[in-house]
Amino acid sequence: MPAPLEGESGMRAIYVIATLAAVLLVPALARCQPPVPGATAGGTGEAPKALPPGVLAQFDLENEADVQGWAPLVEGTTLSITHEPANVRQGQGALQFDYTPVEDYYLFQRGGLQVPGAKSLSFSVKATEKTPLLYGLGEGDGSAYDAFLELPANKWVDVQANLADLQLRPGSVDENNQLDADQLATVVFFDLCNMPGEDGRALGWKKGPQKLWLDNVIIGTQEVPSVFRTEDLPNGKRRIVVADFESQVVRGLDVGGAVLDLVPADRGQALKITYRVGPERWSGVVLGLGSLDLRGLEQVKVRLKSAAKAAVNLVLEERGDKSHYERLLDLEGNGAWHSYEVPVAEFTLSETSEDENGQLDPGELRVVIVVVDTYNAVVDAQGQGAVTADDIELICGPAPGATQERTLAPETK
Ligand SMILES: [Ca+2]
Ligand SMILES: [Ca+2]
Ligand SMILES: [Ca+2]
Ligand SMILES: [Ca+2]
Repeated sequence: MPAPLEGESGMRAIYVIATLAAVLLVPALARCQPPVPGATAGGTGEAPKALPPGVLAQFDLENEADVQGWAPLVEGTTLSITHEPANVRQGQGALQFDYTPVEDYYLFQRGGLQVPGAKSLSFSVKATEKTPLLYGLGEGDGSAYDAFLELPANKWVDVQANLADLQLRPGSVDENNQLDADQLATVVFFDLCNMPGEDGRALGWKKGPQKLWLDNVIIGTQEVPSVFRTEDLPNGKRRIVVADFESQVVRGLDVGGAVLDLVPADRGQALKITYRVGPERWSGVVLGLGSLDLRGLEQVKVRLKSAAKAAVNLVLEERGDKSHYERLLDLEGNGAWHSYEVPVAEFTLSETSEDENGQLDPGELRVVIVVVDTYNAVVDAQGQGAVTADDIELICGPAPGATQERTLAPETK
């Protein structure tokens, strides 16, 4: 890739984030072999406890021995069981991750899972400071699937995720490109702050001792509501709601120093992106697209409002080479909501990005990015400004080649 242009580093960083994570994580997984095979009922090393119906693995993290099998992957970081009531979500104990981040990859994992038939992952998590958190599952051969969210400071958050909503981590390979529950071996939690280089600059740095608590990790056979809502439209098309921001936390990551807040809006909640003029030009949010089938994508919709003139870049990122396609939207700054409907054909390859086939491949998209151009935005006396976003939707027609697949389908049965 070309060297980053002056001021473009924030943008570039967005698309190197996960690559480095994958590079580091795969060897990390290799050097941390599953230590307690089959200990799916809490890792005590004793005979597995009886599990409730629909539960394939459960970590209630109640006793000191329950830390067995959980492994921090960076030297100088530790895992233990805490009994401090405020830091326990349920029962008498929770897992405590202690780390004083410098520049590294701060993550921990539990191996030894055996969860064929798994459909969902749930857990409760809390951190001392605001944390961009990646969570996910890994197949035994290292293929990694994950999602991320913005964890607020010092507040328990209960997370439920469908395995179908997790996405193959860029840089991670899977021979069949799908998450196979019968091959899952590892669950991982990763504070994305303090990563080396561009990643650290994009996702932020923390200083001083940090703690992260985890409780009630459950892998089950029950599907939970998807974070993506798909509706069939009367014209035969599909509407996929990527984000309506009606959740407890932001299921995305802030980049370029943005502060993300869920705020009351005309339709429930919306996402307020507060940006600041600083070293990073592009400031905003990255939203994952899970394992959605986006072939046939025709249009990207978003509602935006801003009290001052602002330029917002709507970016689609392919997995693999992480080609960036973008469409700049000019906000009038009249404080009113405005709906933007951008045909896919209007997205152009970013100047700082390359694509091996020179075309936007909707089936390859992994994230949507909404970022404000802080170099060309109005700010207040404190150097701050804000843009509010809501209802990020994708409109898809029939996938190209779908008819052919349907014809072929009976032969495969
Ligand atoms: Ca517990
Ligand atoms: Ca697979
Ligand atoms: Ca909303
Ligand atoms: Ca492409």
